[in-house]
Parts: sequence; C-alpha cells; structure tokens
Amino acid sequence: MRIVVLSGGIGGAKFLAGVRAHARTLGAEVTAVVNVGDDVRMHGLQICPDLDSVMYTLGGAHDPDRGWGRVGETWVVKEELAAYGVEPSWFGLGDKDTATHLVRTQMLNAGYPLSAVTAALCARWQPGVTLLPATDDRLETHVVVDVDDERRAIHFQEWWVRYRGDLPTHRFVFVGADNAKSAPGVLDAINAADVVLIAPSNPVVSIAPILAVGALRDAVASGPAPVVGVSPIIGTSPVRGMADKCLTAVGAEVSAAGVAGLYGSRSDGGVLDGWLVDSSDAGTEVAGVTTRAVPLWMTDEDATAAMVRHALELAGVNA
Ligand code: FO1
Repeated sequence: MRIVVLSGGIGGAKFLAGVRAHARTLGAEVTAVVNVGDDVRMHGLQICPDLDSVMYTLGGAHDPDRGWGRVGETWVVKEELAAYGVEPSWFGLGDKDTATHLVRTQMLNAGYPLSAVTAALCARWQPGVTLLPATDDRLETHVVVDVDDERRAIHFQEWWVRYRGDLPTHRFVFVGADNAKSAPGVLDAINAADVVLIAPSNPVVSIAPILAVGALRDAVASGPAPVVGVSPIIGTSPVRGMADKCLTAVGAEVSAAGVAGLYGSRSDGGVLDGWLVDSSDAGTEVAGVTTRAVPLWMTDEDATAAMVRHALELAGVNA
C-alpha cells in the first residue's frame, strides 16, 4: 500500500510518527509532502522549519518539549549574534540546528534543489518515510497586518515568533505560489497513492500553502486516491499551535466543521472524501464528506497509529 500525507511541522510530524508505525504493520510505503511556506532566510541561512520538524521528529532527534529544533540543543551562536547586536534577535537558531542550515544553504548555493538537499539531510536521520518539499521553488507565507500604524506584509515567522500572531491580521499570501511547480516525485506519489491523508496541521498556514501549488492541488482533488483529513481542531481549540488565530483571521469558524468547510468536498471542487473528527465532536456534518468521530489526541505513538487506522478504514483502504 502507498500512503501520501500532506503535512505541516510539529503536529504533522507527530501524526507522521503514527502513520509510520501503522504503515510498518501493513508493509506500506509513506511519502510526506511537506509545507515550505514557513521557510525563511535568516543570517544568510535557509531555514525550513516544517521539513526539519518532520526530519528531526522521525529521526528521534527533536526536542519534545519545545516542539521544534534539536533535543539537547545549545545556544552559543544565538548568544554571540546577540552580543554583536545582529537582528533579527527574536528568532533563535540552536547550535546543532545551525549545522543543518549550513549544510542546506551550501547545497542550495551549489545549485541542488531543495528536494535533493532534503534527501541528503535525511540520509543522516533515516526518517523511515520519503520526505518531499511541496515545491523546490520559492513559496513563502506572508501575512498582511497592521503594525506601527501602517498596513504591511510581514513574513510568517515574524508574525508568529515575533508577534505571537497578536496583530490585527487581514490575510495570508503565499508568495510565489502562482509560479511554483510541485517538487520532483510529488505528483507521481499522489497519482500512485492508495490513500492521501491530510495531517491535523494548520489548515491556513501549513496545508493551504501546499495546496496553493496548482498541479499538486489538482492531483489531490482529481486523483484516483481517496482523501481523508484529520481535524486539527478539537471542540474550539487547536490540538497545538496557532490554528485558532489563523482561522479567525480568514473568517472561518474555529471548529472541525469550520476546517472541513475550508477544504471542501472532492465532489464539489474541494479536496476531502472523508473527515476524521474527535469523539467529542461526534455529529459534525460536512456537505459531501463522510465524517467519523474517534479519539484524536496524539498522546503517544499507539494512540496516533490508531487514528491512522481509522483514517484508512474511512478511506475504504484495507487497514
Ligand atoms: N519558534 C519560536 O517560537 N521561536 C524561535 O526562535 C524559533 C526558531 C526556529 C528556528 C528553526 C526552526 O526550524 C524553527 C524555529 N521555530 C521557532 C519554530 C517555528 O517558528 C514555527 O513553530 C513553525 O514555523 C510553525 O510550524
């Protein structure tokens, strides 16, 4: 069986650990198509937070408390940059993490595409799934906000890390999406998949930038594989992260139904056939989409693997 997962960073990585665990029991292959909208260049280094969160988590090297970056991290580089008064001081690069960005940036500067660089980095971490960026092209999420008495577009990382999303926020723009092509292997994986899963990642700033790559969205929406999404909202709260702030900014309800409404039914031009919601949200109805309520708290790998089994059952593929 072939499973494709559309994923953001920290929550998506946790979900993918459950997908990998369940896939091992089936002898299935997993391909993760990961958001690059959070990517940013800082201090001359190319940083790919979502790819790195997935790679470190599946490689057993992530910091489970912080969620992002490496476990056992040290911060000498950050302190030294601060001592020079170098901005941005609001964004912290750990020493171990910095090595990843140095390798990535050197390879990109030498002309390798991000997909090839990611494969090279994964040779060390052995994530057990194929990790693909949604695109090798520049695609960055910018946020239109009111700050210092003017309306400006700032990078997603500045919106989130510097301002914690606490600014009057008008919209999210995926810079470069119009011309972005899907990375090598992405369309083939989607077209060959038995099922496409949408991780319980942020629908507005993690999954939407992936689906903003036109050919990729078309492949998911019109491809042969059933598509099942997992709600990132339980009740009225995100499982983790800032999905509530993002949904409010785009005028969507902060609920499992609100997120499914954004994705839409495949029978009506959207991307979903099935929608997994938490047991506490049983009764959620989404036009044209089959919903099922199961426990969605990713408390450990077994609980997450059980969610994945339910998702595959909902997709009608042999679980
Ligand atoms: N998140 C923070 O809250 N503060 C940081 O200084 C920070 C640095 C950072 C560096 C590398 C990296 O891969 C991720 C980093 N993050 C940091 C996490 C990141 O901002 C976000 O949580 C994601 O982009 C959202 O998935």
